[in-house]
Amino acid sequence: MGQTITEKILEDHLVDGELEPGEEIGIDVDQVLTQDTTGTMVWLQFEALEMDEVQTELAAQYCDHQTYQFDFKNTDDHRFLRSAAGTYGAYFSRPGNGICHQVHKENFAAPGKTLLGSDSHTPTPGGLGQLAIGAGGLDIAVAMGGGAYYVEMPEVVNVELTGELPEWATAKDVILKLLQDLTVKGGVDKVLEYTGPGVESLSIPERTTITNMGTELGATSSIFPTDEQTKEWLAKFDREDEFVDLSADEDASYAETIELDLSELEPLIAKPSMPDNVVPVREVAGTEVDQVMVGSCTNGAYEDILPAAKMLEGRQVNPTTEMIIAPGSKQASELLAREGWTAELMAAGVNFSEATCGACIGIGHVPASDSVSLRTFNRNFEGRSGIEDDSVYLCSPEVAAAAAIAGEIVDPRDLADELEELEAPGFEMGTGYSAGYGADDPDIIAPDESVDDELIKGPNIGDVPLKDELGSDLSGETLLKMGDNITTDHITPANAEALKFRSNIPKYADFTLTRVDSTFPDRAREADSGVLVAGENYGQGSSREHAALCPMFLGIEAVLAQSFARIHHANLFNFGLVPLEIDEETYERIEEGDEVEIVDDVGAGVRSGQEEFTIRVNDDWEATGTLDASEREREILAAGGKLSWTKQQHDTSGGAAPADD
Ligand code: MIC
Ligand code: SF4
Repeated sequence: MGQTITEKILEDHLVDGELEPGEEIGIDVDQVLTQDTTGTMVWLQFEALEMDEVQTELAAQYCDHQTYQFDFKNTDDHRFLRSAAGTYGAYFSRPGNGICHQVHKENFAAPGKTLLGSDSHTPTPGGLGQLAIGAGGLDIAVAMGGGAYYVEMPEVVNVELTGELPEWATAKDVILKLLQDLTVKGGVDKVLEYTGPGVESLSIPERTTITNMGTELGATSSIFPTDEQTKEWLAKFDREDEFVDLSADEDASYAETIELDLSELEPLIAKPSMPDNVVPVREVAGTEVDQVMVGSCTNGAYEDILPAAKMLEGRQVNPTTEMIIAPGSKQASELLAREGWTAELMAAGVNFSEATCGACIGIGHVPASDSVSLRTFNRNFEGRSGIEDDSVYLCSPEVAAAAAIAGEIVDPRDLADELEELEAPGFEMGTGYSAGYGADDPDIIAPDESVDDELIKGPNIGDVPLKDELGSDLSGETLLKMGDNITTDHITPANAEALKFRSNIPKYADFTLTRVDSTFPDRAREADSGVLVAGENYGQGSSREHAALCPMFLGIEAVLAQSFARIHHANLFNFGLVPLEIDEETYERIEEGDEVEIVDDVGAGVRSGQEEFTIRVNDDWEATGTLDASEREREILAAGGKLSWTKQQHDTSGGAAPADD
């Protein structure tokens, strides 16, 4: 039987298991990427694993999330990362060079290869035919040491595109439409594979906007076939020799097919505060807008910013609105400047940010209180912009620019009727790119140009905490009961105040779940041990392993949830927290403050493959918690986490590489 693109790439990289949906598979990783706020832990773990050298074909370390360096702690992190990249053999992209996904796409992303990244939007180069997956930092460290990456074999869903985008509809509307239909958990344990005649009408930057934001569906990855567009795009960066012909076989079988006629799309917008809260722009037209931001890893390419620039040429930003461009990479900024668009935008009253994640996670450009911010970003989780009770909308650059001109949300089609000379900017590919990271790029330091050969650790860089082996008893107070779709931003916020402690767990732990309940860290420290209770899709959003590591550090032993987001579920195993699934009735009945005890011998049960555990609440009533875990995950949990487990394997085998495959 024929194969999907996903199956072809996975088969080429398979080292363990079978390509049966729902089964755990181990794959070989060709490339890894990591960034500044997850990367420090990755390298500390790499060091703790006693690794000498990166074993993957390529590893790239980016400094993109907190590049303003408000505090020496961030700067120390960046210096440590440069030293780690140099010491162990990774490319180092300097602070300010751009957001990992955009810079990786420009320089390294290669069709047919696998990429594992410690950032949830790693699937971005799926638009170029690369099978790219986001994971927790410890999984990256192990893969970099030569170990396989283990993941549940996803279901492959066919998103069949027909037609062509009409004027004013964009790639952003494609993914917003899917979010509207499938919701933020609609893609969990799935790969979305795009097929059909509509594909060829989409350029690479448009495809990567779609694959980037597949993460908001909870998808394991998203991927497009390769074609002339891919070839031409690679050629712009002098990398045409990396082209590989990739498409699904005619008789490939998919778990499901979603048909999407591009010609039926219209400008859409995600209302506060969830990316799937999508409506047509016209439904919220007239809402006053205080701030507009164009950029990020979703829409930060030159080709994303250009339409906004064309719309603003010769016009002015409304006096009640502020507009900021946050380019995805220095390449994008440079090209805008070279082509004269920076000057046009500045003349229109637009300000520029460094090419950084920054505002996307509340670092800079924090909206005013009780104000509306329209962003071309991918996430609008409550409070993520840096202020609680924020009102962040997500939309295309065209819709953003229209709002900047009008001072209120407006469908650009209606604005064009009003301002007759406003034409749909359409899509135009940049032509003046400088080639990939080659000799002339001062912002990427190749391993053989490294300026460091030993780790440089400042005083804020701590150790990776370890947990004891899983014992027989597990009990504690329900320290917090949470609702559905709790994000990792709720668990461990990523704002300016907190981010500087990503390498210092005792300090970072003070922020744990404070967005839900400010008393949580103190209560957790006081209690001997405790559990967390949550509804559906617990831990959606970021790949940050800190969302498991910090609760573990504060003594949380288990998380009881109706369902878990994929990366966070893996992170809980990696740090030795027991993730148990509970049904709705149990969720409704259990209260904060309830004493929870797992009646069974937990350690023995986990080791022996037991799936159902009896949960006794307040010594009064009982319920069942289900452990959905592979044999390998059970061993990891029993060992107290993946670092201890990998070390044990290493000690037993006496080998150099992590014995994860
Ligand atoms: C995000 O978009 O939430 C982040 C910040 O990029 C995270 C990574 C992190 O927390 O460092 C992600 O997406 O994984
Ligand atoms: Fe950075 Fe935002 Fe993209 Fe995360 S989603 S990588 S914070 S730009």
